[in-house]
Amino acid sequence: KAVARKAFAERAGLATNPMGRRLFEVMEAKQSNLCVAADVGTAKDLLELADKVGPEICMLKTHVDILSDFTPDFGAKLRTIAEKHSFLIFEDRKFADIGNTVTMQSEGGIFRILDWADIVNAHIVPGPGIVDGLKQKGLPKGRGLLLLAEMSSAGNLAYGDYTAAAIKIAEQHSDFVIGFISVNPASWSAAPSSPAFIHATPGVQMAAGGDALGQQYSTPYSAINERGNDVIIVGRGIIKASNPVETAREYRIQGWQAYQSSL
Ligand code: 5BU
Repeated sequence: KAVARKAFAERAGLATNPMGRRLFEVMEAKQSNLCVAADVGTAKDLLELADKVGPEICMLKTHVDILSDFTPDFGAKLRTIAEKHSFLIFEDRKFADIGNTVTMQSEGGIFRILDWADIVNAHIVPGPGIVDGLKQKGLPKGRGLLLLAEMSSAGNLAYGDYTAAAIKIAEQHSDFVIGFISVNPASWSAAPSSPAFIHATPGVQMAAGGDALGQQYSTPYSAINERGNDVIIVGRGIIKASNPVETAREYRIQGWQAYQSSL
């Protein structure tokens, strides 16, 4: 079942925040709806990987707290590479605290995420105050937020009313929320009212399956065409491949073809 959708170029014009618009524009310009999850253990490896796969991706997803050699110049170095290849930086921080605390967590500490990440994400478990908190510092800097509407892992609790609540909060904060982490938005009982929201999906590999710790995979075609996502997020499928650049190109082509076939 194909999910009919508007073209990314058209949705760029409908975006209610600058970061959402930019992501659509980058996707269209690079013909890429691929986000690489750069889950490597060092900043050195991450920056090398970013430079190599940069031409293939619309976005690079980081977990900055897994880098053993993190130094304060990491953000500036990554931003230089992101500008060179024109991709956005998404720190998969999954904020999950009260508004006041996430304000400090996003701005301060060792990592100073707000200084370098274009996009972060958040759980909605704490309620809409978490969005208010992240927005307070993020909006003035032109940043964007993805809300976790669903997760890819087996047995997770983000479904049904929870997913519906994420949509509602996003709609109330459409000046800052650019979209969702989603798995099967085609199955949602109520779709977001605006086509400007982006659906980015983790748990993608060339073959469906999973790992030993609950991750569940679907294919690029299924994730985009059948399940109605916009962006595929791929980690080990690319970074553990013998040739990550060549493999990233294959994922980009498959993701883009699946998108085109859903128009
Ligand atoms: P993988 O190697 O392709 O399985 O990596 C998936 C990445 O996406 C990894 O960085 C996870 O932290 C991230 N992820 C996920 O897998 N599932 C989710 O629901 C969310 C994030 Br949110």
